[in-house]
Formats: sequence, structure tokens, C-alpha cells
Amino acid sequence: KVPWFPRKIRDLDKCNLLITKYDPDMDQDHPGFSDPEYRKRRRFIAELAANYKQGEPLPRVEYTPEEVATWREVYRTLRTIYPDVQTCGYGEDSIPQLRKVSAFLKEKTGFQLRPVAGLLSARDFLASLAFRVFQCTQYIRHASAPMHSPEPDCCHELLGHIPMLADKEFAQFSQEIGLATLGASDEDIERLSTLYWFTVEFGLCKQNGTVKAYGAGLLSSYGELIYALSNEPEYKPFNPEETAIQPYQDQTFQPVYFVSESFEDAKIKMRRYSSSIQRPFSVRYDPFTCSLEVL
Ligand code: H2B
Ligand code: FE
Repeated sequence: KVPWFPRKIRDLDKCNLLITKYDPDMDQDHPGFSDPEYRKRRRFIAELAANYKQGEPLPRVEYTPEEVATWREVYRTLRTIYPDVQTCGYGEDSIPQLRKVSAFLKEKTGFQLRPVAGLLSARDFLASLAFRVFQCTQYIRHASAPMHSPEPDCCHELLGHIPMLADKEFAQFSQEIGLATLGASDEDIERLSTLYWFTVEFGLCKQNGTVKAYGAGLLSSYGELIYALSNEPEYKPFNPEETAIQPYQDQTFQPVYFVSESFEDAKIKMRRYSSSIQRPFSVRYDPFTCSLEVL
């Protein structure tokens, strides 16, 4: 039996299964766990996402001075290690509003944002990529730990994911992973999310002979970016069959990273891998109707 999957962009309203183990109400190690004010604020912003329906204008959040100060610290620290990266219209004085960022992305690559209340199940998260929709958190990490968040927050999304999604090649790569997950078995979802992890989140690739980071988990983490590009971790060549079954760490730095010869090479290998997955149908995305043709 084929698991349910979204066929049109509106169906993404049903792709909302949250994984709560790292949220501040559940995770005792979350820096906001013992801060009731923070938890209340986090819940308020999550509620905006929970009530969102596809096509509505993205909710606007009036961030507090404390939240902006956290953003400023993260933004400034990261800018010291990559001063000339694509800035997507950001500045240190305000947390970018999703509405504005979504309009920016849409012009660049056709990607759009929808607000999400927290960490989503891999199946629901990846399915949205098939529609060039990125499910984006809108709350910010706790002020006591500006350099780390156990769950995705707007610093990770805005500084890690958005600049990459503004790149045409990368946007296509992301959508193709999404398309491969639709109606896939739980085992295939597990392998594809591991591949997502070692590419979109923690990928490295060579550019003019130098190893560079392109994964969002690295671009949004000062500590891990420096570590990943040092000679401490192990590097393995990116090879989807092997990468897909590599166990990964979501609480500490990765002991191993996968390096592709170029981003183009990663894309070709990933495409070959995806087409080897057996499904009793094939899917094609129709950008005019924002829906899938299932053949
Ligand atoms: N949910 C949210 N909100 N943001 C993510 O970056 C994310 C997610 N990543 N769910 C997914 C899971 C990723 O770790 C893979 C696909 O499991
Ligand atoms: Fe992420």
C-alpha cells in the first residue's frame, strides 16, 4: 500500500506532523526548558503556524528587543566567518519577516515559505520540498544560548537554508529530493532523510579544488562550520548508496562529512539514486497548477 502524499499545494496544510522531542516543553536540555516566559512566547509563535492555511499571507511577528539582540549576536558572529555571502536583504537590526523573505525567494528560484510550528516529521517536511515550499520556523532560540539550538529556529532557517534556496541549482536539488519521497516506504524515507542530512544540512563540496561547506546546519553554526573545515573530522566521498545508511548525530558535531567533487556531481549522483527507488507510479510536478501529475 502506498502511503498518502500531497498532490496539490493546498494538501500541504495536512503535512503538519510535529516531532516534539526537542521542543522547550519536552526537552529538559533545551536552554528554554526552565524559562516559562520563553516557552509561552515559543508557543504563541508556533500557534500562528499551526493556524496557517496555504495561500494566506504569512504571519508577521513583532519581535521583542531581546529576540532582536539574539539575532544580532548570531548574525554578527557568522558574518565574521563569511563576510561576503549572499545576504538576502538581511541586516543586524531586525529579524527578517518571513513574508519578505518568501517574496525574495520566489523571485530567485520559485521557492516559497510556509510557517511551521517546530520540527516536522521527515515525511511531511520533505514532501513540501516537492512543491518548492520550505517549511520555516519563525520563533528564535533562547537568549542564553545564541550559538546553539537543539531544534530548528529562524536563525538556522534564515542564515542556513534561505541563502542556499536562493540558488537555482540547489533549489532544484532540494525539490528533486522532495519528489523522490512522495509515497515512498518508511525505509526509503529514512534513507532519503539521511541523504538530506549529509547534503542539505551538512554537505561539503569542492570548488576550484578547495573543500567548502554548503549545508545549512554548517552555515548557521559558527562552531561546527569551523570544525567541519578543520582537519579533525573524517571526510568520505559522497556516494548516495553509502551515505544513505551512515548513522548521524543530531545533538553534537558530526564525526564524518561527505564531500562531493562539485555540487553538480552531487546532483547527478542523487538523481541516479532517486531513480533507483522502486515506486508503482511516477510523479511530475506541474508548476502552472502547483500540483503533481501521478502516472
Ligand atoms: N522540520 C523543520 N521544521 N525544519 C527542518 O529543517 C527539518 C524538519 N528537517 N524536519 C528535517 C526534519 C530533516 O532533519 C530530515 C528530513 O529528517
Ligand atoms: Fe535545517
